[in-house]
Amino acid sequence: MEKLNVAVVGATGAVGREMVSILEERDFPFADLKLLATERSAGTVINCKGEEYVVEVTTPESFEDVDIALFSAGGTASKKLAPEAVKRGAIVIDNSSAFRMDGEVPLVVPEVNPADISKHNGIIANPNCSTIQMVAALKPIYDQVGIKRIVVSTYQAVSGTGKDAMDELQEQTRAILAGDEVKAEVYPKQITFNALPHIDVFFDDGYTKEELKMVNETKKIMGDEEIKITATAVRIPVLIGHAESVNIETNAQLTVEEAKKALDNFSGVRVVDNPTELVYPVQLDTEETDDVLVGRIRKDDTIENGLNLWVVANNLRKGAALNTIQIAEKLI
Ligand code: NAP
Ligand code: 12T
Repeated sequence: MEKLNVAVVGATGAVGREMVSILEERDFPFADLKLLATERSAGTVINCKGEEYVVEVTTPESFEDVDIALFSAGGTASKKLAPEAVKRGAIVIDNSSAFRMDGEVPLVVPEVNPADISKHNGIIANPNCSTIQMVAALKPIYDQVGIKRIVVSTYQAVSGTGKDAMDELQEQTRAILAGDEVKAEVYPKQITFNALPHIDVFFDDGYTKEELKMVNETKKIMGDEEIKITATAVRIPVLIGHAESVNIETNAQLTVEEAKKALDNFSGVRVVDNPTELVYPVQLDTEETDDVLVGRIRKDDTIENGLNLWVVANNLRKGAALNTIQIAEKLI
């Protein structure tokens, strides 16, 4: 394989650090690796494949000689710097929501719509973490019988917000147990011992941006504007791993056994479903596996062709860094 120069923008963040680990774990064939962030963390030393890399401030010139730029530094940084990287000949794979719904930008989950990668004009978008795990679990069912309608509620980890939110959950927990004053800075309300039906910003119609992302991104990735989707996104006091309760109405009947078989045969998905033996997937399982785990698969008897699923995945890895690097691997 040809060796490429790779840059990671946001290398010191919750997602960026996973990107660096995954480049090493998967022995990604890079020639040079550039780790980029802001002046806040410039000078930080990060190891990858036995070499030490010093984090640099990101500037437009950082992208000279870069072949692939993996962005995970937020939408503002992506909007400003991704075009600078493309101008200098790099292909950008972007983790922010900045370009996901742009008609010129493919939105890709490699197991679901790999062919879209080749339509890029310099930028490829990585979907939202909650969307990625849901479409990975639904694609094998969609391919068998089609899906008419999806009703999803999420149970999302604080790491989706970034490293400051992970610190806040731990610090609030410590403060509560010590009887100290509890401060809420990242989230508008205490997250420890609580659940907030609020992820990203609210719109006038009462939905949040996270919920809208799940609706629009799912249609784009599946290439089906007809699927009806409604979502409720909830933050829970878990550090890593998102779970989702997914109710679907299919176009034709699929038994629970047929659904399990289709899911288990699909790359990147694993059925973990034997409730009588207390076997069902939980967030902590995602520290050990990169698979999207599906359990609690049941028939929904309130409609003709209904199924209920519980879908769990690591939001920092399959939901972000791993999916990005899988796109890069397909690209080369
Ligand atoms: P984080 O832990 O807060 O880290 C943010 C990173 O971005 C840090 O490395 C920070 O550098 C860097 N950064 C911030 N502004 C920058 C700028 N103007 N130029 C260059 N680097 C900049 O956040 P995170 O959880 O890793 O998430 C980062 C972004 O990834 C999010 O904002 C979101 O867009 C995206 N994301 C996507 C998903 C998904 O659903 N696929 C999931 C999580 C995150 P310093 O250390 O110098 O501050
Ligand atoms: N606000 O990539 O807070 O659009 O968990 C992902 C996660 C935005 C995104 C979160 C967010 C995104 C969160």
